[in-house]
Amino acid sequence: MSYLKNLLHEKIEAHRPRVKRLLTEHGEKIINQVSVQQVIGGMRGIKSLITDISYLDPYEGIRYRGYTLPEVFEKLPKPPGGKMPYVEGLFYLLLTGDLPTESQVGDVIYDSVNRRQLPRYVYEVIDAFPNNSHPMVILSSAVMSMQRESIFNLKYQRGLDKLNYWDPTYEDAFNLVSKLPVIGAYIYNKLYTKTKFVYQDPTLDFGANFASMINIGKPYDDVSRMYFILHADHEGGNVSAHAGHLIASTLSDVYYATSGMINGLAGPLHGLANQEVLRWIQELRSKMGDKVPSEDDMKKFVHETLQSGQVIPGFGHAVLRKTDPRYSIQREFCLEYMPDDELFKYVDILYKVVPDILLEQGKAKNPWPNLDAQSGVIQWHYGLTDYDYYTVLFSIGRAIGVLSNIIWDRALGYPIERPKSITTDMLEQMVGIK
Ligand code: HAX
Repeated sequence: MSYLKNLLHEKIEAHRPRVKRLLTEHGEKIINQVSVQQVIGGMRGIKSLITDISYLDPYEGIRYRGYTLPEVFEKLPKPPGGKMPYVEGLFYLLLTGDLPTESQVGDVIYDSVNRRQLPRYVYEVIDAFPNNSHPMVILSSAVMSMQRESIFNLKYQRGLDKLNYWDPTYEDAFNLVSKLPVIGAYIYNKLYTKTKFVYQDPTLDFGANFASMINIGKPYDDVSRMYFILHADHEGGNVSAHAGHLIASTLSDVYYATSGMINGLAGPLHGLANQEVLRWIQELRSKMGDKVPSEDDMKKFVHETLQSGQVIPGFGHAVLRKTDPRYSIQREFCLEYMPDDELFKYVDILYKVVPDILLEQGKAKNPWPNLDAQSGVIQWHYGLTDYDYYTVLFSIGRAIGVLSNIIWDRALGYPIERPKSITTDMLEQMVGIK
């Protein structure tokens, strides 16, 4: 057993009694009340899910295993000469809650490299798609096609003790995390560079290997490490994390669950917002010609978008109530590496004008930018200008968090998810209007 898996096993054994105690000694205690608004309003704020991988504070932003993002970027080991940490180190942290040493990350990289190989038929599944298919559809289907590789499914069919569910789930999850960049790169090359083969480099880590497979030079290795780490997790209730958890709660394997989480991420209110931001900015750019818009031009454009009944992509959030730290980290990156980039200037003007307009409009509970407002311009700057691909990058990152969660769900024996629904009649009776 690898060091990581062994450590994870120890952590699981230590954690199980905590859940058992909560259930047996405190199972009936009330921790929450639910309002009509929450029932109708997409369950906002109802504390009804459990995850130890990350926690989202509305004002502070996300913490991975208790660490803020600046701490994660500072404390995780980095490759020689690299400014951003190894993605494999984040996987270790999310799974175990411990910060790995360089040599521990080295072991994870070694293990991961051996899991990267894609079965031949996955390439054929991807090849079969017309070139005008959306890359998210291809990604979801490619993942789904690999379901036959599931070790959990095989062992379950043969009879598997509940206490050991986590073990083949870990194998499946680690296999899939390792393969996703290869799938993503093959889709990218098929659709945009028309390069038939993707050569992986076993001497390179997750981020650098991805950069090399899509043939973008330095510092894109650091950009992809930053990108995958920033997108990895956002506690349990966002659509992609929740969809993955929900599907896996039926004991569907990680291939079904990950394909489902990818489908959730593909909506414009969630992961597709990064594509929408770029599409929207390009619309203005084509109106402006070569000129960078003034604040007044930008205000006019924002008002026009709102008046036509659309949302401003990249702004607002269901939980956050201040600027997303994932936005701020990317902004700092832009200020250091691409301060004169034309599209970055657009994003910067948006940062100045949008919050006041949304506040004036008085609807959005959070007028501040989220990570999607900033992420696309960085990709664009480094030559990845096919913006309908951006959510694929998000998916590769998000899979790391979702899959870590699913391993722990299995380890702690969390049951099939089944909240209760009621009818409008019942709700009217409950509040006394019927
Ligand atoms: N532009 C215009 N109106 C907005 C808005 C925005 N950026 N954000 C919220 N609103 C509106 C809502 O549409 C809603 O209007 P109605 O009452 O007419 O339905 C009202 O303000 C209240 O919404 P809210 O409670 O503040 O926000 P929600 O929790 O319902 O939704 C969203 C959160 C992120 C979906 C929302 O802010 C939005 O649509 N933002 C733009 C799309 C976007 O950037 N999505 C990515 C979010 C981050 C993420 O998940 N990335 O994957």
